[in-house]
Amino acid sequence: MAQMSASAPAPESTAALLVGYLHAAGVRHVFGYPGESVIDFMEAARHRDIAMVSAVREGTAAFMAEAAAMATGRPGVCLSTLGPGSTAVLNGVASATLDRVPVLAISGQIESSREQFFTHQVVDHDRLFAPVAKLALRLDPASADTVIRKALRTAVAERPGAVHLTVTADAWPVPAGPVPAGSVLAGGPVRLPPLAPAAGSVDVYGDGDPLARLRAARRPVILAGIAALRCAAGPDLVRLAELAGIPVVVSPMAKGTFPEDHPYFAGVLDMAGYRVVWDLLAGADLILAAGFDPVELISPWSVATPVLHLDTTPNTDQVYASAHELVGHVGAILGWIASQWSGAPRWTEAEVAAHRARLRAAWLAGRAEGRLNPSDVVALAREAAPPQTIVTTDVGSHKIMAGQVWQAPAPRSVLIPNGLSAMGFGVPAAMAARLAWTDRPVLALVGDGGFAMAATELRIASTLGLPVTVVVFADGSLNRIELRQQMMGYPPTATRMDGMDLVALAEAMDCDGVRVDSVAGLEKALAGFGTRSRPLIVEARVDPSQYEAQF
Ligand SMILES: Cc1ncc(C[n+]2csc(CCOP(=O)(O)OP(=O)(O)O)c2C)c(N)n1
Ligand SMILES: [Mg+2]
Repeated sequence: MAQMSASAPAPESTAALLVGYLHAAGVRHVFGYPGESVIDFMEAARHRDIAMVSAVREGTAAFMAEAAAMATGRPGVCLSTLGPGSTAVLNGVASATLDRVPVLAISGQIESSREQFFTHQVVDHDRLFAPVAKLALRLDPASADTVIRKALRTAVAERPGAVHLTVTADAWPVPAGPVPAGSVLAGGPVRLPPLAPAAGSVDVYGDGDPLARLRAARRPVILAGIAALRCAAGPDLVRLAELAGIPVVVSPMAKGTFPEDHPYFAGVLDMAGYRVVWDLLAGADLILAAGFDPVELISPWSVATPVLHLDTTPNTDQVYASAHELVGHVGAILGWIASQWSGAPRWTEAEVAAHRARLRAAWLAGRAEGRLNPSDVVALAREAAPPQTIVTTDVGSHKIMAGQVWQAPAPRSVLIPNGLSAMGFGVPAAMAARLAWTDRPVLALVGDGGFAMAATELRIASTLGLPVTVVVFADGSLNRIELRQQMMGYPPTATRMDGMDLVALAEAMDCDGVRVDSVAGLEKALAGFGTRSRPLIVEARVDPSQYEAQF
């Protein structure tokens, strides 16, 4: 491998070109794990003021990249070496793609002279990543400028997802060329490809007036999803909901897009109390699916209610049929519908409040007085956390509870993995969120199983001075799976876990740790939330029996 000078990498190198574009796209952190094949890239990043955040392993680094993108709306970047590095990053790449989050996953590869025949540590990245990335490309110096712009543009284009780039170890120091005008290396203003959804146009598919059904509807409901979040369509949702008196259900990953203290807020799809939300959709006479992505469906789509599809993408999933499709910027579509609206409000605020009361009763079902119930943990954490707090969750029964009970005031304040739904996300996601928003408190709500998968990342949180608070729902169980076993009439097999001493673990990682098993204990542990200077791990010994009513 060619050596770069100790002072600065060659300014025209392929590595310098890539970090230049990343910097221009607003990237300030690359999350990854080192290996020989990516040393030149890390050095180029250092010279461009892009911090290399070294995670404990590549899979969690990819979760960090995803969470950084979720929290900021800008592409996230992760880095791995060849072979065991690239295979380890696979889970996080799949997560970004199914969560529809723009991530550039960069992996080194053995030198090009050996790539076609050498076996030690060499796997074919294009075949490895093909099913889990939108695109897998090789970054060669000769076409680097085009390929980098193509990778960025593809990652952010609707629907967004992960793009994987393979770079052979010998390619980094090689001068990139040819360099077009507008390239990072051309000296003038950098020409980035567009990195946000189109702002104005609406395409209409289907015969006749697409709004006829809406005008005729007496009980319409809006189902807002992640494309509405990406289009920042919150104000347009609020306007239409208020103007036409339409309740708004949101998908878990879109939480906050519609303010959850709004009189027309009608709950989160497929989280705790989910039957009440599905009953609302079943009883409606029209569903306006506003940027709803079926990747978030946990239950099958079982309602016969007609649907009007409003999305950045045509209704290619066909999970529901829709006679008309309005395709474009979700905010622009909602704005156009509001401008066409002239009818009387369809629901009163009191009717939506009555629905919310039913939903609340449903998620409180099974709650045992005098115990530390999972819904108590979420509600107490919400009370203790300042409004601008960013919360992350892991995957399992606690996520189903948190997804409904946590009241989200703003978009991009709740980071829930709900496409791939991979355990191990919550802790690294909290760290990345705090790196992205250094002035906002960050809370992770995680199960004890998912926590165990990523707990050692917190050593890095303490090293980097990231005062995240992690509340572990310690139930000694992979509860979500144990409940399924129970429903099937089986005893728990491989779903019970011995408790771990999380206070001792916290201390070993230079974090604060506390164990609680009561409401009063948790209140005390969370006092002063947001003013902490060290990471805190709360081992919350919950009674999981409340989950059963949610299954
Ligand atoms: C990486 C990964 N492996 C397995 C699963 C399947 N799975 C879904 S929920 C769950 C249990 C999670 O247990 P825990 O983290 O303790 O959360 P709890 O359900 O107890 O709240 C499992 C194993 C998954 N989603 N992701
Ligand atoms: Mg558990």
